[in-house]
Amino acid sequence: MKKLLVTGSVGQIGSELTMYLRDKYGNDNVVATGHRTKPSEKLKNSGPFEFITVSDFKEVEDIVKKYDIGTIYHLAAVLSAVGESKPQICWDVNMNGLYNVLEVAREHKAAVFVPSSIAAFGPETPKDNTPQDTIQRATSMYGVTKVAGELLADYYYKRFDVDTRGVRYPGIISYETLPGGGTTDYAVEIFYEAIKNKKYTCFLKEDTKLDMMYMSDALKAAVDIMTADTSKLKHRNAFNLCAFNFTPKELAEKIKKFIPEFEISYEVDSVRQDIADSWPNSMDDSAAREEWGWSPEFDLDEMVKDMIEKLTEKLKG
Ligand code: AKB
Repeated sequence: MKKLLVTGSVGQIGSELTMYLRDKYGNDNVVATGHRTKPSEKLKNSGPFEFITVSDFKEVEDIVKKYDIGTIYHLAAVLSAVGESKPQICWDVNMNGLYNVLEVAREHKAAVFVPSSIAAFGPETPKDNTPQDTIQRATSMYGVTKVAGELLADYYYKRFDVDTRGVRYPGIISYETLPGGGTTDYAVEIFYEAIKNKKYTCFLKEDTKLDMMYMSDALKAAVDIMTADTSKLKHRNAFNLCAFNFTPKELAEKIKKFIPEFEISYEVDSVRQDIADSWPNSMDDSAAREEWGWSPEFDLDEMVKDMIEKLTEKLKG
């Protein structure tokens, strides 16, 4: 089989996606790449690992040629909060990185998974039950790169027949690797602090509602869309995905059921609050359900229970 490449494999989603793909397709068939940050022993020792800079065309092309790559899961990106403090770097990594990946895919006939995000929407987008096809006037640099990335990926499909497919991820909750520099990061940090210190100071207001998803569903979605029957796909980039949504206050209430002493307080960070306020409360994911059978396994209660169990175990060791 042609091999798979994961960019951004040291990040929150990439680190788990690499192991998920290695379990499914064999360790040697999944090449993990990262940029500077040291990979975990598990990631490094379970299969090929290389350092690359995605905004360098030659480095991307060399890896694709060296390993005869057939599918690229392109996870390397600068997230929303860091994107606001370093907009130029965010553009360079997110746009030039994606452009290079698509160009290499065009030349070497590879398929590409292009993750988008709730950040591809903006303040004028309908907030509730956000339609699949609607207004996308994103106001953060990260969001601008996500809208442009969706369009670019569609362009490569229509113009060059590159098999690009993508989803709009909500905030992803996981216990393996911490997220870095996003607006939804609070929804992971809160679990670490609840277990370790029984208190958490949240940087978003208590009533900020956002879509979220548990990591195992995010991984399944990536593979399901890349293996979906292409004749059934009316959309390609990018499908709304929804599992559950909550506010910080609602999540804290759920955590209190397991850790009754837990207390949440608020110190709002205006940059991240503005970003969150520009995103939808809940997306309509019926296109994903109809076109490739998307259906999340974890609801909010199941996610909270599993997170607390797994993270408590992890933090003991
Ligand atoms: C972020 O908060 O920047 C990301 C996202 C929703 O895309 N987690």
